[in-house]
Formats: sequence, C-alpha cells, structure tokens
Amino acid sequence: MNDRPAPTDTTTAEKYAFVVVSNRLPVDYKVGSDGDPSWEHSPGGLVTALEPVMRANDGAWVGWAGQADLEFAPFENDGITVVPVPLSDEEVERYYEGFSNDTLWPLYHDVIATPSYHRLWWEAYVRVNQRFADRAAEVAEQGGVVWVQDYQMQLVPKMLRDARPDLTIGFFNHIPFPSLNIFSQLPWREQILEGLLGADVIGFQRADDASNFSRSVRHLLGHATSRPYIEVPVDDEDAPVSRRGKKVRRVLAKQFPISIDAAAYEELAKRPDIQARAKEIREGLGNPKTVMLGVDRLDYTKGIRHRMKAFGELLADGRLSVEDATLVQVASPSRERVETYKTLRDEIELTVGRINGDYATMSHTAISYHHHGYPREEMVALYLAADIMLVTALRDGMNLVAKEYVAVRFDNDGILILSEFAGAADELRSSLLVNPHDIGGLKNTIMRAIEMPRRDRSTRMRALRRRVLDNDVAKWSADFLAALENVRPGHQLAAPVRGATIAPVSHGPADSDDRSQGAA
Ligand code: GDG
Repeated sequence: MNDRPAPTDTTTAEKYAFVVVSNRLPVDYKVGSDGDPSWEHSPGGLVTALEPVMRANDGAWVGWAGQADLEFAPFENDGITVVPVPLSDEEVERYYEGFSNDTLWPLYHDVIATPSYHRLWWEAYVRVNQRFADRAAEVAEQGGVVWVQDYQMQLVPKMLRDARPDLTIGFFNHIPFPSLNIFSQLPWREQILEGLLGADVIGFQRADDASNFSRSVRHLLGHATSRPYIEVPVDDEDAPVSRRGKKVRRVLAKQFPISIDAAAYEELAKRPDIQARAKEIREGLGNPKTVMLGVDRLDYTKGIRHRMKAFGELLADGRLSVEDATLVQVASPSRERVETYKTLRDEIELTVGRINGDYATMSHTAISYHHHGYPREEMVALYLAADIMLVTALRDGMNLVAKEYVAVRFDNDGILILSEFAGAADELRSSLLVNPHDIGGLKNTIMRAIEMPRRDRSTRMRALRRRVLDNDVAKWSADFLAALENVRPGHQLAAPVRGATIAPVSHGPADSDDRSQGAA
C-alpha cells in the first residue's frame, strides 16, 4: 500500500504548461489482497528526472494506469496532475502486447525475434495513439510543451500537431531505431515516420539511431536531411502559387543518451545496512572468489543465454570451478503473456538446470537464478556484492543496469563487461567491451576480468564513474528540454530547483515490464 495522501480529483478543464505522454503513468492502480484499491507510486528514472520540471511548471502526466477496462478522472498526486487514459482488455492485447511488444519491439531490436504483422494490431495502435493525443491536446495550455515518450506512442506527435499547431512537441525513443533495410519491413513504415515528424525534436539514445532514422526519412519519404535536421514540407495555402510546397519545418533528430539518478544510487550504496546485506549475499553464496552478476528483464534482447553459455563452457573447460566463481542472475518477470517470452523463460530455466545439475556442489551453486523483482535496496546490495557485472545485450537502447552498477561502486572497484550493442557502450568506453555473439571472446573477457589486478580495475572504474556522475538523468532531461526551447524560443519552461530530484526508494516491481523509466 501506498503511504502517500489519497489523490484528489481535478477537473479536466484545467490546462498545463508542461505535459508528458507515455504508455504508463508514474502511478499504478492496484487492488490489494484485502480488496482495497490504491495508487502506487513507481519512481523510475524518468519520473525522477521529470518530477521537478513538472512541479516547477504545473505539469500533467497522460498515460495508462496499468489496469484494463477501468476509467479514472484526473487527479493530483504529489504535486503532479495525473491524467489516466483508459484501455480495454482487447486494446491491451492488440496495441500493447501485440503491436508494441510483438511487432515494434523485435523489429527495432534488429529482428532478434521475428516480428508479427497484423492489421488488427495496427488499427488498435492507431486508435490508442489517437486517444492519448486527444487527451494531451485537451490538457495542454496554449503554447505549452508536450514531451511524448517511447515506441508505443510514435503517432502521437503528428496527431497532436494536427490538433494543436501552437504546441512545442518533443519525442524520445527509449529503444534503438533500426537500419533502413530492417525498418522497411514494416507495412506501416511511412505512417510511423510521419507520426514522429510531428515533433519539433526527436531524441534517440545513440547517434547511430538518429542517423538510421534520418536515412529512413530520406529514402521512404523523400524529405531533405542535413544532419541533425530534417526538412518537413508544410502546406502553406497563403503563399503565392509559385512558392507553394516550398515552405518547410525543421525537425531536430539527434542523440540524447538517457541516464540514471546517479547520486541517489551512490547514496544507497553508502548505507551501512545495504553494505552489510552485500556481505551477507556473498556469504550466502559460499564466499566464492568471484561473484558475477546479471540483472535484466527476462527479454530475448538481453543476451542472458549467451552469458550462461560462456560461463557453462568455462566450467566445462575446467578454466573455472564453482568455488572460483558464481553467476547470480536476476531475470525479472516481463511480458509473460507474449509467446516468445514464455519460450525464452523455458529455455533459460532449462539451461540453468543443466549447468547447476552438471557443476554445482553441495556447498556451491554455479548459477544462482532469481525470477523476481527486488526492492531497489536489494539491487544495490547485489551490485556491491558483484566483482563483475555482465551486460551482454544483443541490442539495447541504453541499458541502465550498466550505469547503476557504476554509480554504486564508490569503492572504485568492480568490472563492467559491456556489450558493444548496448547504447551505454558509446559512453562507457572504460568497460570491457564485448561482442556477445562471440562466445570464445566473451569467455576470454570473463577470464581477463577475473584476473585483472586491482589497480587496473580501479583506473577503469574511476573513468566510468566520472562519466556517469557527470551525466545523470537530470542533465538528460535538461538537455532535451533546452533543445525543445531552442526550437521556439518563446516557449520557456521554468527551471526546476536542482537537488530536489532524489527519488524515494522504489520497491521491486512485481512485473518490472517496462517500468524502468515509468515510460512504457
Ligand atoms: C528500456 C530500454 C533503456 C530490473 N529488475 C529489477 C529492477 N530493474 C530495473 C533496473 C533498471 C531497469 O529495471 C532496467 O532498465 P534497462 O535500461 O536495463 O532496460 P529496459 O527495461 O529494457 O528499458 C533500455 C531504458 O528503457 C531507458 O531508456 O536503457 O535500453 O530497453 O533500472 O535496475 N529494479 C528493481 N527490482 C528488480 O528486480 N527495483
């Protein structure tokens, strides 16, 4: 249950200078086992970053409350107006589990899994995007700023611009944007590009994502691009006939790499009870010489099987024993109604069973596997307990786990093994970068990490920490909003009070699906 004051209803007639639109709200509607309903605050990085801007600007957050077939009036929660958008059970199935998670997600992650294309899912996606856009158009004040989040909402910018040309509109894509030849598979590719181009600023995680997008726009829509700008032709009926069709609107498409509330993670890591818990975790594992850790939503993009294969082979080759090293894998439940995710879970659990069956002893396990969400304190204790953090994603927009591990290691120890296919690899150059498809290379990198002297570990960790602490999520949102304000200089937002961003400690999501940023 939530210990916050009960929400108060606000009227829909109210208007807001700053509106965020995302699939999920920063609060979830929950009904407890006693039948009592409550609103639970779910502070991910995005909520933490945007809350101060919202409070300073009288902001509203438009999104879904996480329960199908329920309608709620807007209400105020902790200084922010929450504007719930209803979804029917069928819409959750078609727009969210279907088009968002079984069409766009695999397509945008380089078709690691095969995307499904269904016209009924697309129709639901259009309908739901229109509903979110309508709601945002109703609550945004004249000349206001609207920031749309992520791949579930790609049509909202154009829908909003059509309804409210006075608004300044931003869009941020939390996941990769694929190359032209992959994106071209999508039967509705032009509509998606046009939807996004309704924004004034389109943010991506990596420079490569932004250039993939610009290339798709150039080839599929024929618009001129001059990095980082795209020239979108606009109808100009007042212009003389000779000048018609010449007017363009410039859209900025560039990278704004997202980050975490680094100070809040470091603060947790310094707590004596959390440090004691880290020690206890190592003891519970039988004090192996090296503890390796993986933390992921159970998703096929994360490369969980690849890291298990590498570790299993190191045990089989005799290069490691279970007394030397244990792998702790937290795989938080995700998208459990989507078939590919059910199959993946079975495969991973079979692998864990086999490796443990072959190599575990009575006192030492090989893989300590956990299919749960944990409270954030426990995640921080795990990061502190881990000598090596394994991030082996096959494709990942950013990967916040890599940044969280670095933020927590104020002792300047610990090694990050990081996939070059995660967005974080652009910034975290002092990690040990790997190609997770190259199992031989991954095994050698794990051994290199295990054998690395303390001085080298510390040099690397210091460089990583500078990067993460200097580029936190508050800087990310400030940079994005500054770019939006540049587009239309008249549309200034009030600056948030800095230092007011430390989030309350979250509890591990029962289903951490897309909850990282509260964005999805
Ligand atoms: C998408 C993009 C991009 C995980 N298990 C637990 C838990 N978590 C938290 C982690 C981290 C978050 O969930 C996961 O974030 P990632 O960035 O690693 O990945 P996605 O969920 O796929 O997020 C991604 C991100 O959006 C932001 O733009 O970086 O590329 O795919 O914060 O700590 N947290 C708790 N208990 C758990 O069991 N408390």
